[in-house]
Amino acid sequence: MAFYQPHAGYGGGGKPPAGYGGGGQPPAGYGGGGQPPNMVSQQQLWDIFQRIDRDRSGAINSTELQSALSNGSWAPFNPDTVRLMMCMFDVNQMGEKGTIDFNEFQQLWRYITDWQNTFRRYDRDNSGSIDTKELSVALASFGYRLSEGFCSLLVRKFDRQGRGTVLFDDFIQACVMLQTLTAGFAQYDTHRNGWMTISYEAFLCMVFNIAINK
Ligand SMILES: [Ca+2]
Ligand SMILES: [Ca+2]
Repeated sequence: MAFYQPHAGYGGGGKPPAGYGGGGQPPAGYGGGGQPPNMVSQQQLWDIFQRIDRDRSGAINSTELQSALSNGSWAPFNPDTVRLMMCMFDVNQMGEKGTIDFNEFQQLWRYITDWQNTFRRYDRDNSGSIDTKELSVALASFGYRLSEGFCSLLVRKFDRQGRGTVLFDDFIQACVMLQTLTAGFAQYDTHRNGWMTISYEAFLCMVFNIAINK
């Protein structure tokens, strides 16, 4: 299932992609193609939650989450990606600001698992990272119509290791940013033809909104 019906580069479904800003729904179409997501019991999930909640506060903060997440390298998990996920899943806004309780954690777990399955599926050569070609295939299958040149730009932007590839955390970041920008564009693309006419100030509003919501 695509994020958008492909049309002129991004399609005109007009709906924001599932999985972003929707209170923790996993991305549509992810994890559904092949094997089921890593199924864990409620008890196992609770054990995991308790291990991550190092200070036993009953909630996970961004520091605890960051040290629990791994992108398969020694590099720390992208703090922007951690922040992004905290924003998405801290829905009840209760307790300490920006913390994830067990209910929210279950949604977050599912989201990360879905992304892991997606990442593995498109990491064709099992290198543990996504190169331009793999990204291009992944984005095409999500319903985006983007040139290889653009995919290569995206890799350069999100390649924190300087190896010409993106790791798991940066892959999530890149895909979510692409979804957000696409949704922003779609708001102004009233004819759904892949073009928008926008005033200077509306453009600034759009960019600042996206930058601030990041
Ligand atoms: Ca805690
Ligand atoms: Ca790869």
